Amino acid sequence: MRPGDRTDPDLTDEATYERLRSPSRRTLLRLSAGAGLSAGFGGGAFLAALSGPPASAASAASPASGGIVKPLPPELLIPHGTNAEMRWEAMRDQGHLTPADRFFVRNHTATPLVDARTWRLKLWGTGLRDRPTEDRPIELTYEDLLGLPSETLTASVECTGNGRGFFASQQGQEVSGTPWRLGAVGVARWHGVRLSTVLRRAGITREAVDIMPRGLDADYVDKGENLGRVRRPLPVAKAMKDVLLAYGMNGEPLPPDHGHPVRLVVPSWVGIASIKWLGDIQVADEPLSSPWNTRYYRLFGPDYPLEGSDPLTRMNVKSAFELPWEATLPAARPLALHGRSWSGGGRILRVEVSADGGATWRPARLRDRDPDPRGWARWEFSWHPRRPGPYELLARATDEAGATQPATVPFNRLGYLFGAVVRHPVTVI
Ligand SMILES: Nc1nc2c(c(=O)[nH]1)N[C@H]1C(S)=C(S)[C@@H](COP(=O)(O)O)O[C@H]1N2
Ligand SMILES: [Mo]
Repeated sequence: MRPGDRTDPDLTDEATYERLRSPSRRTLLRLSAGAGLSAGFGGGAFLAALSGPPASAASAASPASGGIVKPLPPELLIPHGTNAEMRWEAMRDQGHLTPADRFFVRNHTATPLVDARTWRLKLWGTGLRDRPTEDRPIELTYEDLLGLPSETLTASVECTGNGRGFFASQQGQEVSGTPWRLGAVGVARWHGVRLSTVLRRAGITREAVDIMPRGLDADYVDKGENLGRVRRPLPVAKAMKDVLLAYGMNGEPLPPDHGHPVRLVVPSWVGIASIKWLGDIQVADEPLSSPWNTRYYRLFGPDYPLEGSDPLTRMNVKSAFELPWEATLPAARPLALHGRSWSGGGRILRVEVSADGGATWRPARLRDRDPDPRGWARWEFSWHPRRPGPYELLARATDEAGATQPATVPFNRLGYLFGAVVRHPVTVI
């Protein structure tokens, strides 16, 4: 079957069946013969990704010129080198979800253009029953994935360094990394297949302890040192719990910048866990490591051991106003301030707002009756500034685990997990 012929989603057709059971190819569906191939939510809606123009005949993944594929309109996004941050005022009047056009992008190098028709997910390692090797892995096509039972999950993806810029501006501390404000977070509906489904069908054993998903983007070079492709170990317990192999975002095929054709979505965890442009997954019966769980994504500094804290897992509690940074607001009438709060620790229970620098706090009204524990809680606060002048607006949330945003956070050199209350400057005129 040639790539261009891939228009029929029916995996039970004869040619596909022959291809799948061919002894020269180890495929996942061979392992699941007889299982009902429900098209589910997947199927048709996402097959569009198979009929687009071929990205590149020469290679499976070539980098997009300029790094990010989607337009970066200045009213929605702020560029930071290879990355782009969402402007928080772009969430005003939006529903629960962050539209893809304004979803932040965090790229270590550049968005690769991966052709879904030639893409394969490769699974290998000592934690799988037949111990397939990296050069003879179990393979899964995009179409195979669309044929597996599909699921939809609403979850945030947030960069571990979200809020990093406030270490300098609020605490006078110099840290390294992209100086994000609060826009390195977004919430989407992700469509795909549970990672546990695929790992089970691939024959994951009881001895498996870690998996290592790896992206198809270019090698990451840090100060002249080539660290290889972006990859980070994930404990099997988390991998089997609630992780999604996502091929869709907000009802559309995953856009190039967000991992097309397939990414991981690891709910509640640091954004780096949600590997984009997924190419292969090693499954191991021993602990794995990569620079992304040893030299990055740990807390380093005087308060931490030399090798850093344990590798970071869950994200912390944060809040943001849906206002421009340094907004100008009219005086002499009550204003409805809107914002959102979220936490990797679970549901947001309470949000308080202060307009006097933190001297007094009043509760904000939560707008979502049943806020999604993996998304965010929208809130509203009525404020009637009587006098023109500069103000700082503060919001502080508490999650169901009891975690609340403090006034300051301890320093760490790489500026991760800035969870303190952010002082949002506005001018009332
Ligand atoms: N392959 C690959 N996966 C990746 C990255 C990357 O550079 N390459 N960046 C990670 C980081 S640090 C974050 S915060 C999220 C960002 O996802 P987004 O760009 O879809 O918002 O993707 C993660 N997955
Ligand atoms: Mo990140």
